[in-house]
Amino acid sequence: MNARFAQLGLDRTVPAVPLRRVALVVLALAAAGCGEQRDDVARTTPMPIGEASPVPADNAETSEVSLTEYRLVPSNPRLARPGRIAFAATNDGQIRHALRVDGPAGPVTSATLAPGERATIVVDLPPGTYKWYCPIADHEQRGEVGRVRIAE
Ligand SMILES: [Cu+2]
Repeated sequence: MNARFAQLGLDRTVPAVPLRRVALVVLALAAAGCGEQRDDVARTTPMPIGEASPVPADNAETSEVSLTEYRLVPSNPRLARPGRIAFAATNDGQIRHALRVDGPAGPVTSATLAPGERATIVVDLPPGTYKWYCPIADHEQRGEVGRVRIAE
């Protein structure tokens, strides 16, 4: 009898503990897996932050800019048409960079780009002159800054 009680007790309690542990391990692994995956996605397909749209509108003029240590190339472009402008930034440097345009509605900032990465931000710019720069650390002070001129 004692043996049977013990057996029944084991049947009810022993499997429950390992199962719970297994479930926790699986959840932890799943969470870790998701985190890594999200990191990978962020690294390979950076998304714009702020008011920027990830996909330039059909009528947006596209302006290419290269980010390096510590320059924007070109640094002082003149654009012929006001309106929605897609700034396509490529990190051609050896460290992380990003692009920020101080538009009339506030700053619009790209994702932080690892070397070789690229992102596009769309900013609505009336005629005028606007500062653009890399917002990371002291890159602006080191010269990664310029002005975008939009013609009338
Ligand atoms: Cu930079």
